Amino acid sequence: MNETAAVPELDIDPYAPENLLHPYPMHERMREAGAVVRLSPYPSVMACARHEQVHAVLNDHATFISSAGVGLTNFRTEKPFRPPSLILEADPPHHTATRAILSRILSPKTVMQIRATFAAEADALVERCVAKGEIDGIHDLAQPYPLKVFPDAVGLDGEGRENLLLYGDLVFNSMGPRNELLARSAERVGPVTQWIMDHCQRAQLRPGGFGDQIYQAAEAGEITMEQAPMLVRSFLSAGVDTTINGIGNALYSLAQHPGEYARLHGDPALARPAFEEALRWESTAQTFYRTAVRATEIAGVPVQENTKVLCMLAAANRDPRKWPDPDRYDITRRPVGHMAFGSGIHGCVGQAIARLEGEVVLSALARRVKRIELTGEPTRRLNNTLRALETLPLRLIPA
Ligand code: OVM
Repeated sequence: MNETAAVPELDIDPYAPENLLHPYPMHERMREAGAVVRLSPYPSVMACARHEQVHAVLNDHATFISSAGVGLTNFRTEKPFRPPSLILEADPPHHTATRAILSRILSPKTVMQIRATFAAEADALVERCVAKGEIDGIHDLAQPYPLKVFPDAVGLDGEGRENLLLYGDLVFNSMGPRNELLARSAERVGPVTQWIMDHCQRAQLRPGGFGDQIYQAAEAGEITMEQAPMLVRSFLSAGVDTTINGIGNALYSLAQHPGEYARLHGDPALARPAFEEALRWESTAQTFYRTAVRATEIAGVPVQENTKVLCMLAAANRDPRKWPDPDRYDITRRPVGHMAFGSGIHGCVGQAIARLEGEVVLSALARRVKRIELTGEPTRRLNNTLRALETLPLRLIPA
């Protein structure tokens, strides 16, 4: 093939229920078809599923911009479903100040300060799960844990937190097409959007919490007072549904691999690499888009100005060009370079907190539970962007 050869076109809809349920055969077809492919249901999109090209696109933020939206919708020609995020859906120079603020609030130093609290909550919740014996891994563990620790750290009070689940589901569905999934989650959300915006106000946020720290940055002149609630909105959009599913997917990964769980139980210090490998193996955020701001190329394939480029993070995370035996869940792999948190200047700003949450939950489990057994078929919650479980029936056998 030369550089002007036609781009392979596949009759694949990444948002069709069968592909959301079982994405891996689709990922392989996309990776093997070419470095860049087209998908016939979305004729204007170009898609990358190999690690090298996904990494290249995400690390050229000057060419592949985020301000036109990081979903299928092109904000230059279509109306965003909500006012754009000041960090996710922004480019430098606008992105720079907001990123610096969130990066400071969610820094390694913060992780050191919150670690003991986050670990104690994980120990207590795992203890309650062990007492139950038979649990739903999602409703009894993966969901209540982030829903407790993260909004506590942001500084929200206890009431109405389930609203964060409905809102997160909508935000991540909104990055796909206007399909049934989006319509149904928009229906369910109703007054929740107003609840979210109300809870971005300073009066709702405990002094000293992550939310209040954004207002402090506004007082210091780093952003305007009008921008502050919008940046708190990013915490409430991206901070809960992501970690719930990261933890849920890690529990499911371990439940499917009793040998790997046994290694984790034998050495609880493997909690962190076991979580990291679960992020690679079952990436929570499956996809993000960028938009070509000018005519360019990817792997020699011409890309026209204003093209939406679909980056298949989850496919890149199982690319055999990058990972030996990519479909194997191996908790000692240490998967440096996985893109479950994205890559480049937009790489997940909360990843240190996400890793802390995953680590302390798996560590509590490793210390307290000898074996975890699936007691039935898990069910999925389909979402246009997230790989999510609805239920995960488990039996915990205490150590
Ligand atoms: C935001 C936001 C929303 C969803 C995801 C995300 C993965 C950020 O509102 O800034 O990052």
